[in-house]
Amino acid sequence: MSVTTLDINSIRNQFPILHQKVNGNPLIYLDNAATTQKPIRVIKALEDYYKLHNANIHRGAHTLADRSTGFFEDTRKSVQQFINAAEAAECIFTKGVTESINLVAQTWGRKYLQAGDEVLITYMEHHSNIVPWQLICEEKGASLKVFPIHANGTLNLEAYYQMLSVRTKLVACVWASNALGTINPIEEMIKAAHKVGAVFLADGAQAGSHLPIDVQQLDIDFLALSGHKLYGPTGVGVLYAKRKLLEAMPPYQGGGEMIKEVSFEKTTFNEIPFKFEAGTPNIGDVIAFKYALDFVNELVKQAIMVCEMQLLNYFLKGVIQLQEQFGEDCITLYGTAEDKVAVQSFLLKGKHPFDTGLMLDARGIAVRTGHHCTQPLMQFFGIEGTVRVSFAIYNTFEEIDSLLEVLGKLLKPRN
Ligand code: C6P
Repeated sequence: MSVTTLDINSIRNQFPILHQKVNGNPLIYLDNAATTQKPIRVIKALEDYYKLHNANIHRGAHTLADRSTGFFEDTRKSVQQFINAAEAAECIFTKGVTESINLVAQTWGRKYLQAGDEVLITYMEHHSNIVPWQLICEEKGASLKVFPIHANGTLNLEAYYQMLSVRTKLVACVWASNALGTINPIEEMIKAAHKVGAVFLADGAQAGSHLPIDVQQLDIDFLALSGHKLYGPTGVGVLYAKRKLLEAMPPYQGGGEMIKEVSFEKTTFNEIPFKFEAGTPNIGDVIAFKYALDFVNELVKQAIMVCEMQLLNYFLKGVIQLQEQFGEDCITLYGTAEDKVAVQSFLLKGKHPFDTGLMLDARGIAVRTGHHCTQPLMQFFGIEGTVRVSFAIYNTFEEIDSLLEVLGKLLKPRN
């Protein structure tokens, strides 16, 4: 049995890593929110780059340098199309979402935040959308405000609207929660933020591979993406920002490539995007990232989402069956919003999440356990952590059957 609309077997065949045994069992990889696996075309692009094209970019006057520069800039154009940015220059390459958010905090934040200003975030943020704001708010005497969530893992939007004010200079919000799966209604949140004159940053780490993205239609100010959660290599991320914001922001790091002219007296800076890309970038991985975007585009994101939701719903049906068998409280779900990506956190009654993770690993099933870099969210639920399964396009119903079987064994009372 396989999910409908896409040929999952042919998709699986593009992922060499999936065809191995772990602890004597076929690998079942359900930790896709941490990082997705990479299709062969991405791996091959990386290999080809080092075998055939390797050269530094934007500098050399030789053929390999020209070629590498062209490939690197091709990826930027692909990113532009992927998120429908008005221009490729609005797409800055970073190491990932973490660096993208730090870039905004350290440049935009350092320039614009003042004592008395507020940065507004949510209770369900990843640490990388909390700590950079804490650091810059402390430095500038601004306040970090947090608006609450409901027990089902949705945002308390009434509280959001109440807390927004002329003091709010920036709203930073996760688009899809990595711990709960909740898809946040950023379109209406952006409109409300703009009404009070605030800019809006969306953490798109978990949105990138699932949700259609149109930064112009959303009128988003900043969007952070990680390539490795989008079937691409690690070490590549994107910061999208509107041109007028990027032009007004000071540089992030000083060095080669980000300058126009340097003298000991004064340095002038390069145009965007180069102003924010000091030094030799992660050329090979950026080039290979284009192939990951091609992979997603070919499958079509909406079809990916349909398949992934079938997997989530199949898992949730299995959970209900376990509850019928072992009692409703045998498994507690965290994150039960209607609008979700295919991520589910849970706890088995009486079982520490690490132990559940270890038992699953013994059967070759990879899940994430712990606080998922969302400690304040875990505190909200009064727990230390959860077990989290997160599905991707190459997962199957049979894999979920195996997962449910192990969960059932763990729940079975011992005599
Ligand atoms: N979440 C997870 O297992 P980086 O590490 O920079 O690529 O992404 C950080 C990040 C930021 N925001 C969200 C919503 C995220 O999910 C992540 C990464 C992984 O959930 C690793 S902690």
